[in-house]
Amino acid sequence: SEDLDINGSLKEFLLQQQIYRAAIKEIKTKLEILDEEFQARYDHNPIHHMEYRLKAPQSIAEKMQKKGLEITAENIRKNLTDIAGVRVICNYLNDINRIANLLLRQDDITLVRKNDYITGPKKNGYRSLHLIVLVPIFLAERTESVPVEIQIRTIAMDFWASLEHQLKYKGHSDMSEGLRERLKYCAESITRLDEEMQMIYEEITADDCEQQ
Ligand code: 0O2
Repeated sequence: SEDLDINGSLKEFLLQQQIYRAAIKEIKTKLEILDEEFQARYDHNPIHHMEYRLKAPQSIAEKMQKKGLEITAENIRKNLTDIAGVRVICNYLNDINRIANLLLRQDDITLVRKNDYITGPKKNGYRSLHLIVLVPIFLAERTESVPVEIQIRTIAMDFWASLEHQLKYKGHSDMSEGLRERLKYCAESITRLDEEMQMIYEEITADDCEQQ
């Protein structure tokens, strides 16, 4: 009956959600292990903090519609690679590639796509390193390769992206050219801050080495 079918779909949906949550856990643990090793080895934490999210059903539906695809479990699985999302906020600029490379070197991680909006920022000034990776999830009866979107950025980049995201939704109409220019100017100032903080960090830690 239709009732049973709804129960069946719901069950399938919940199982799938659980698999995406498992993928987030795997990535989270891998990154924590790398961060802790850096702390122990070099007395430095590359990661400031992490955030995680499962894409909400409403956003999944909107994205499928935008792509002009029928909303079926299979279509979602094949076409959306950002259902599981991990955001890694790093302390310094150099920590970003360091973390990305150490993660991508791991045998069970497959890189699907890399968008480097740091060497090539978006037109509005947005900067971050985006990776889509596949991570294997070992289930009772099979192993599933699950996509996870990882956004890696500095505290400063995160500050800009969070406020810009809020402002986009606050504005009821399109943002004026003037406002867009000013936001972009903020993004450029933040780039300079990140570079300067990196240099200060390097000079201070170089002094440490000389004193030892
Ligand atoms: P949410 O709510 O964060 O999930 P696609 O993902 O297919 O739509 P694309 O170009 O392949 O598009 O993805 P992209 O641009 O690599 O990454 C999309 C995600 O990056 C967004 O998720 C945002 O989280 C973030 N992002 C990208 N551009 C900007 C930007 O200009 N400003 C801010 N604040 N964030 C950005 P979603 O799906 O839009 O939403």
